[in-house]
Amino acid sequence: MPRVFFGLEIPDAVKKRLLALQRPVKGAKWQNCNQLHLTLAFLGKVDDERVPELCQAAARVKSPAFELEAKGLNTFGRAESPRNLWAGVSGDTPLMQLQRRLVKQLADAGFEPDHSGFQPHITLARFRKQAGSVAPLLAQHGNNHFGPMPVTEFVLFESTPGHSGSVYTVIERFPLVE
Ligand code: 3AM
Repeated sequence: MPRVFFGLEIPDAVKKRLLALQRPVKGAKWQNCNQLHLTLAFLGKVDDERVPELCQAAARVKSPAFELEAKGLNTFGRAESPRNLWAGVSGDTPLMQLQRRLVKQLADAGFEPDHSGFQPHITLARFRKQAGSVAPLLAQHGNNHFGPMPVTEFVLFESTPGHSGSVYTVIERFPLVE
């Protein structure tokens, strides 16, 4: 039974700038190049035979292409003891609309995505308990711009456990159309 979620891929130029932020912080598990993504809707485990239905529902989403900018750093949890360090995006009005439309199509097809309090974010590092502080990193780079992110499609990913965290593979791509 695949564990799946919908999200956006990140352009290589943005990934490069985000990866350049990596530095030793106690308890940090930094995300590698292939792990960087922006989650739209997390489904969890879905029966294999329901994946085509899931794809059909996603293909019904009508939303125009748009552009985001990766910008700013933030944490879930306090900067002194973070759970997750992430980069944000600006220009997210069309992204919020895309996410709402996707969740609606999924719900109409009988799926129950976790959509409580959608906060667009690109996870850069996850932290073990009693982690070190990222306050200095936020002070130095917290307002950085990491480059444009043209959004012309969204993606269904499968998440599988790997040696250095989850491995995300693309199941299907969904082009954005009016
Ligand atoms: O890396 P981010 O934060 O974008 O945190 C998980 C990851 O998101 C999130 O889904 C993405 C791929 O695993 N995730 C995992 N379990 C979740 C859950 N039960 C979840 N999101 C919501 N509910």
